[in-house]
Amino acid sequence: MTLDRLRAAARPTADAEAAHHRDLDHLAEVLQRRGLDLEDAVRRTSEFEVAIPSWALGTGGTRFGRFPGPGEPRDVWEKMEDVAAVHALTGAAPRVSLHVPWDEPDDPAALRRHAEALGLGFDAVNSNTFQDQPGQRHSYKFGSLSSADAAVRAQAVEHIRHVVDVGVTLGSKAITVWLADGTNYPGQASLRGAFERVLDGLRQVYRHLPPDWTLFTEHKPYEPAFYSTVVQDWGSSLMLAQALGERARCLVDLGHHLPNTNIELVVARLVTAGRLGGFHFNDSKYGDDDLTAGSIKPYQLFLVFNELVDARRDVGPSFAPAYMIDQSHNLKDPLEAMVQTVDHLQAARARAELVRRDALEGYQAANDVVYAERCLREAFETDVTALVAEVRRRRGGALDPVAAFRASGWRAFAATARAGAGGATYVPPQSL
Ligand code: PSV
Ligand code: MN
Repeated sequence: MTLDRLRAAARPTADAEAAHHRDLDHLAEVLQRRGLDLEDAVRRTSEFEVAIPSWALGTGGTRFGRFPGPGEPRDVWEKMEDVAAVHALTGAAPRVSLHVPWDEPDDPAALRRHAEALGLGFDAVNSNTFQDQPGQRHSYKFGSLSSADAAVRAQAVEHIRHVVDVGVTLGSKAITVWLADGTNYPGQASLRGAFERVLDGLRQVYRHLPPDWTLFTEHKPYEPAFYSTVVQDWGSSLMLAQALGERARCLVDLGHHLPNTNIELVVARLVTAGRLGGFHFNDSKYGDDDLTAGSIKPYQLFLVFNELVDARRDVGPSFAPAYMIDQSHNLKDPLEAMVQTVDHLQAARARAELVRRDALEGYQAANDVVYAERCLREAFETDVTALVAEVRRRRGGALDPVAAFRASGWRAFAATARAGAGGATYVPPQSL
């Protein structure tokens, strides 16, 4: 597959470029009136990059059905091409977050070379001890690292260590461990015992990490376990990180919170603890819905980025969480959805860069509730379309990456080039 057709579609017409510059000049003037510098905001927004999950490039599915479209990638090699496509259009997606075993390559070194030739690298790798794989000796039906059976626990540790080894060959520097472990009924397992067994297993994984690696634990309150989940909230995740050591961090998946949880507060707490490791961006109405980030609760996404930008300012350049997308699209073209998601994330970051932080601190010191809130809303309500387009333009991306994707005819081209496409990767845990 050629990326040239995308690059060609990304090049703006003279009229589009002229309109863009007029919009940009207008925004510069609006920002100047607020004492903000457009160029600063462009530069800081450009720092944002996000990894694309290998499992999100094919149509997902629910436990009721799956409706794949033509031209989806048939294997992990073609998935790299699709990530390269997202990066070509957005200039902000240069890494892949690989799932093992869903997208485990036969030859990780060859996959790394393939990715590098496409201008890509690898972010955190993801283990899977929530499904049984063909030929697997012991079942995870009653848990993995928390299992009452030592042989199951040992198998899970061995798998996660294997994922680290795969990641080392790929050039990753982190592993994300999400566990489905938990119970459906009171009494099914010892609540304390299960947690201690998970900690013990993660200690064995942690000892296996290369010195420059980080371990992310990802919490989730429920599903597939409905009575108790072992790593159910950020507090449990933090306990694990603190018990494991400096290179263990907490990963916040935006879909892994009970309704009405103040996620930006969770972010703030983990920043204070020095343990915010990474993100899985998505959006949700009910739970782990895997929807496009910012599609349902854009203000929440902005408030999360507001904390991140604030933390970056206070902590300095060492504050560098791993940003990843974790979505599974059933209705949208998966590639188009990824491009749209990166755009939403860049916009949220840009808005957060426009918060007049000194003014906000002043309003907070004076207990001026209305003006403090207005200060945030002023940034949130700013039309940052031109700003984000400019960030992309300077990185060789498209002014409007979704429109460029459509104009490129990529999907129709892929449908021919990838005859017999399957692309199945994501099996929702509930369907097991
Ligand atoms: C679990 O719901 C999760 O969010 C974890 O991040 C997994 O790695 C991902 O989905 C794919 O199952
Ligand atoms: Mn996740």
